[in-house]
Amino acid sequence: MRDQRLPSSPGFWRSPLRGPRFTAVFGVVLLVGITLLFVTGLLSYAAYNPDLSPVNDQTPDKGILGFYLFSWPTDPPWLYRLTQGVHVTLGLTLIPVLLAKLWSVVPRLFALPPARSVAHALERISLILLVGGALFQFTTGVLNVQVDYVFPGSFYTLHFYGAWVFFAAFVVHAALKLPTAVRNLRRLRAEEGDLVSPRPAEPTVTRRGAFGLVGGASLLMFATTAGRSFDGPLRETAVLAPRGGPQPGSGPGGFQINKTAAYAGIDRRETGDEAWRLVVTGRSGVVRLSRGELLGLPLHSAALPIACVEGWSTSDQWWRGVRLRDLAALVGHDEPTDVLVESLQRHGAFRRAAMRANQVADPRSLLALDVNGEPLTLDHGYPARIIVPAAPGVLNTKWVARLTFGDL
Ligand SMILES: Nc1nc2c(c(=O)[nH]1)N[C@H]1C(S)=C(S)[C@@H](COP(=O)(O)O)O[C@H]1N2
Ligand SMILES: [Mo]
Repeated sequence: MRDQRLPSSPGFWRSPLRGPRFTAVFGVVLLVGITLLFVTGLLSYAAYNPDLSPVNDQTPDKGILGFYLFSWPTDPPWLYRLTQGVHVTLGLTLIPVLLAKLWSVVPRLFALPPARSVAHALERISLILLVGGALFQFTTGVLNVQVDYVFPGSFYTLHFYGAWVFFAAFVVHAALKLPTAVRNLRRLRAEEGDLVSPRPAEPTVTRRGAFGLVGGASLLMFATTAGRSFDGPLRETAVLAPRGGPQPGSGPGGFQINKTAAYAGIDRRETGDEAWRLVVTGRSGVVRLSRGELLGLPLHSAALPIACVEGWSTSDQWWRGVRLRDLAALVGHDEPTDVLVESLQRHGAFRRAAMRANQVADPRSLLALDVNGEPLTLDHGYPARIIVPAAPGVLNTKWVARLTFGDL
């Protein structure tokens, strides 16, 4: 008999809740949930135009991991709002399930001998990648949603490579365990197996109660974050949404603000009519335009949302401005072409963005001058900002100073 004071002894673990069926329920929920997280995560990465130029994404050596990248469509305009809303809301909702699953199998972490066979050794090694990968992905995701970019290097790089490591281990684990999980779910009679404590303590909660607790916690996560995908009173329900910062207030500019002009270091004087000129460069040369001159070009309207990688989004706002494809034509590009957008902003990750030809070509893609019937507010990008249907918010550059058309 091993010393029961050591976690390597089965007798050390006394919760009567643990058992194969208990674990299998959480496992199957995670199988579905994490697969959906992986797919929506890859979509988000594709939406970011990472392969367009080293502007949007500086991740080196994507190599074959970039195999699936494609031109992100501009239809339906709420596409990124949906995929990224699902990614972030689902990720937060799964946290209690993930923790419960890890808790349910923790005795195995300490089990001795470390490996009974080569196959068992390989399985345990894959668990390091699985558990480590899960903790890494959920932690970096939550940090990015809650407190902005606090990472050494880039969130995109870490979360991207982390996703591949985690998902590879996840696939191996699911392939090895799914048959057992299904069998354990079907089994109706009393449980047996290494997860069942040989000397269970008195229960303080029933199994049903424990499922209720975890499910309730998930529901609470969902109910306190899902509102970030909407405006108005619904957003108020998102008490776990960190984007309380600058309250958007009411009026035409009364929708979510990501970075304020003050935060981005925008000097109001640089945005005034005297100082500001949009510099448009293309095949036929350079054109400089004041805001007044831009307002004199054909203006078009489009109702489009802003959808941030952090998971929040606004409902449709009415934008008015000059079509990007008209600006391209001004400098000699009648055929669709890529564009590099640069902001007045001097520092920070989002001061430049690259957009694809299909995004420039869409008639709803604008250099917006007004929103909801009024000139843009300074915080929403006055004197001019980009708005492109279905693009992640991060590509909708504010306080635009320069547009450079041509192949990127
Ligand atoms: N110059 C500049 N443009 C920017 C940003 C920024 O920090 N600087 N943030 C981007 C991000 S991440 C988002 S989600 C949208 C938000 O636009 P909003 O603040 O008008 O809602 O602006 C984008 N444009
Ligand atoms: Mo964003």
